[in-house]
Amino acid sequence: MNTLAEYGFTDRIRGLFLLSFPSAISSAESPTELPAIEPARAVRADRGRVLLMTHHGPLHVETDGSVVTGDWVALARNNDDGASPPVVVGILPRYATLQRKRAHDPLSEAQVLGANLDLVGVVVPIDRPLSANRLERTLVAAWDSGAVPIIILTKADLSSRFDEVVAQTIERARGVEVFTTSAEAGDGLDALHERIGAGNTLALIGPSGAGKSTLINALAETDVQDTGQVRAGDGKGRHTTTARELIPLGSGSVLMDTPGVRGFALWDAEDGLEAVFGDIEELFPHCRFNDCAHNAEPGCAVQAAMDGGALEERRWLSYQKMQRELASLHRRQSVVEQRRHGKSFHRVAKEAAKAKDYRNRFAEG
Ligand SMILES: Nc1nc2c(ncn2[C@@H]2O[C@H](COP(=O)(O)OP(=O)(O)OP(=O)(O)O)[C@@H](O)[C@H]2O)c(=O)[nH]1
Ligand SMILES: [Mg+2]
Ligand SMILES: [Zn+2]
Repeated sequence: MNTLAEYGFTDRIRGLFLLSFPSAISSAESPTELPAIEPARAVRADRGRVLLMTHHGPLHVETDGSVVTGDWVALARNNDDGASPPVVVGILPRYATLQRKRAHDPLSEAQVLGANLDLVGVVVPIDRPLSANRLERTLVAAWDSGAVPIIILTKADLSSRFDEVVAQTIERARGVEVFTTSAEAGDGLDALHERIGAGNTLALIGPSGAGKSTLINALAETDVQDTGQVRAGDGKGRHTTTARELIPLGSGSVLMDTPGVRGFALWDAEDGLEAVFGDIEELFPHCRFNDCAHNAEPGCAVQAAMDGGALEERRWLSYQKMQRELASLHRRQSVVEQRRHGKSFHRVAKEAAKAKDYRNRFAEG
């Protein structure tokens, strides 16, 4: 198996490459000459510096920062004289993108955490109380990426309330598959291997100290990723992993380790919201009034579902909070958009005025 195949270069990816960069494929497969353009995958991206895997082994390149971990890129080796460094000349359109809103960003821009993922594993440590809100929020983002989410409970060996937590999680998961693992005892790894299959990319996301890197080491049967002790008091991690990075499993499947994140501010996640809270959204047409605000209106299907015990109030509040968050994101986006538009309009108007002035002077002269 060649190195790029270990990083998920399947027939499907090859096909996608053929569509976007035909010459990358034909030249990469010439046995004699080093290709002019070849496919590569971003294993790790630190702002402008990217570690790529190619058919010819790993390679560091400088980029403009647009390449993210998991990207498939077209690489040009301009080695006429051997002096010019290789450059990324194109990025394959991403078929799945895990993203969140950058924290404290007035421009409201998205931070892309990873690209071309097939599965997103939401990692939940079993030894800490389950936060239903956090799980739902992370599932919304995971669904919205375009990949298939799964939930991975870790540290099964540490919990005496194992069955209870698993049952609670399955209830919250709303159809998302739940896997229980103990990297320590080696439990649940085979089932996870089987679910990952061959040629797929699974990103693990979850809080610091959840056991993401430990699980990756156990699955890959190496100690590639550093792991760190959690704090004695509250079991929180120490942010051991600091970069998003791909780790091959040997089967052509790839794991993406990520630094633990505290919160997941949503980015354009309407589809994800629908996937996780579809049952709530299905209630709306049943309200008596079309413009029901679902507060205290008579004939409100949402209130009725809560009164009847079919809908948990916590879930309704959690849904509303995320809706408000997205609405405020869209308001800010449209302000930024208007400003941009306004600026360019201003510029056009100024240029038009200048041109008119010139014409007038010409006419006078
Ligand atoms: N008992 C037990 N401990 C585990 C298990 N998995 C992880 N741990 C411990 O949990 C701690 C944190 O694990 P990490 O793998 O570093 O956690 P992480 O999610 O990668 O954390 P960050 O990199 O900070 O985001 C380490 O001390 C691990 O040894 C497990 O299955 N059982
Ligand atoms: Mg880690
Ligand atoms: Zn209503």
